[in-house]
Amino acid sequence: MLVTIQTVSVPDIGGTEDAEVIEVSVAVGDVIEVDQSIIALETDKASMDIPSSLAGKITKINVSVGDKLSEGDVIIELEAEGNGESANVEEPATEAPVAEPEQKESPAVPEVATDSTATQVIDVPVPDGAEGAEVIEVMVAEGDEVAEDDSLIVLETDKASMEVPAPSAGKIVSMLVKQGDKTAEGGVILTMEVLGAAAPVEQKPTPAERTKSEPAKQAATPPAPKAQPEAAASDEVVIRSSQSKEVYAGPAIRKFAREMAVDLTRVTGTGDRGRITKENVKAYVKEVMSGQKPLSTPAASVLSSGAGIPGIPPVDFTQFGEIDLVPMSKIKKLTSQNMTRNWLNIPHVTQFDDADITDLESFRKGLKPEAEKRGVKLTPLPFLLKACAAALVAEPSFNVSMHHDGEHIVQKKYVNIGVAVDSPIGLVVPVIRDVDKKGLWELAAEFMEIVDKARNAKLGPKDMQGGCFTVSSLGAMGGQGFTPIVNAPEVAILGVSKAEIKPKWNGSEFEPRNMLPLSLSYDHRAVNGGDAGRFFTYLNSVIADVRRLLL
Ligand code: CAO
Repeated sequence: MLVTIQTVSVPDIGGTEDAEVIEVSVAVGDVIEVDQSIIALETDKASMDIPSSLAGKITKINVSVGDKLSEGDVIIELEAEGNGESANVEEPATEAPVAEPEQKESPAVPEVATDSTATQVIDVPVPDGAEGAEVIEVMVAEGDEVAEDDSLIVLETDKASMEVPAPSAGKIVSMLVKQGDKTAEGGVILTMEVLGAAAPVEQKPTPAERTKSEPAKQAATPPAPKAQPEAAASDEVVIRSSQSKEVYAGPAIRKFAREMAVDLTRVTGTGDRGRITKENVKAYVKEVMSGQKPLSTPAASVLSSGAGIPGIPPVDFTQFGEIDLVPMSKIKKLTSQNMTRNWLNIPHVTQFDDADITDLESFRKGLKPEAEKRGVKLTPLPFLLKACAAALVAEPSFNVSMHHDGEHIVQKKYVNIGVAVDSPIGLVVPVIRDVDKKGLWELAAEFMEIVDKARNAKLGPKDMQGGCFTVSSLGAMGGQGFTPIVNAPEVAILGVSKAEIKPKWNGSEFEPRNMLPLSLSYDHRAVNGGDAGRFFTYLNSVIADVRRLLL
């Protein structure tokens, strides 16, 4: 079998000239399959993946992002396997579904007046192949004057979104579709009054028209290529779904945003299903220019919008009174991003219980003289860490992380526990390693050391990595309970509130007991309620009787 160098060129993209390369999806040396996407092209009306017509190893890439390409331009060269009789055979990239020129009959549109002042009402039909698409945006209204190529509506299928442009300048007479409608074969989108005859229609046949020899209709057809519905394009190009990108916006909006240097991930879409409209981009620019919105940082974008949720509108607080604008520390900004990310990504469940620490506290107090001698401060926290480690060993279903492939759970065989520390620079979570293997004194000393490091901003990134579980204690500060946010990729966190003496029924009478309010939040994707119940019960039993740690 000979290996020949062949080329893949831009296929028929509906006659569009100068489509911009917005993505190169392959690299020299890649071995690609037939139909594998190699680049993405974008016009002002559509973006589309260009698949390779050949399989083989890429030896050269002739284009880069930003280049403007037309049909026939060479995209890549590759060593293609086959019976190649000669090297450097240039192959047409893809079979364009355009019929032979002979088949291209001019639609026999009846002669119409050429008087440039005469007007005529024409139909703008559903583009070929777009039958069954949903109307997701209507950009014009009856009475609107439009220029040729102005977008009229946006259609969307499950694979692509496409804008239908005006076939010529004119005035919208009647809108025959509304947002949410499904288009029908042979359907009409709107009627419009145009100057002169429908002559431009014949001068600009669509690719779809060129494949068919349909009887002439007295109807305008959107000029090529605008957006090729995937049905018509399946042999040559697959139109990129706008949802496959991070933002939900059509090609024209993306182009407009690029011209305005706007990062669309920072714009909140108010269109159907959060789609970004031109008005949204303009409003964003206005807000930035007027200082209402700071030029967004990633942190700000997380704050203003997440998971397609409408952002919180900016407020000019000065209208209510005097304010100071205090810059956030780096840690605070990171915490804000992480909390938002964890809150939005993790389905949280929080369970509450009171642990009886009466005996633990008398044991701890009894150890105080020895603690002083050792130079350590023995608060309830090292005991809680030890109890959590024992619970993680006894109930390993809590010592896991979700694997990023979404198909596995990572079961950990080590027990590292993070402790939330309220430091002057913000909330930090240093991690104590192998808590299950350490004695109480060792833990107390290490805990003091990391808290000291945290409060003096001396923690390095490594000190805060590798946790399996977190303990967040507001016990010294007060409060009866709170719902802590899971610290991903961990799947659970224990919130500790202020212990109080409470009456507890011992079977024959109420007894004053020192009760510690605990709240256990967990990621319900990884942990189910039964596991949580067992974990919590075990944890409380160990806290209530620390002798159980010896078992
Ligand atoms: N109930 C009652 N008293 C408590 C208690 C509790 N749950 N926890 C601690 N105390 C007592 C301690 O025993 C100590 O008293 P003594 O000196 O008489 O023994 C006193 O409160 C002060 O404790 P401490 O604050 O020095 O130490 P700690 O081990 O309890 O906590 C630390 C250390 C670093 C966890 C804590 O200072 C801290 O920063 N917590 C903030 C956590 C946070 O911000 N979490 C985020 C919340 S949202 O997830």
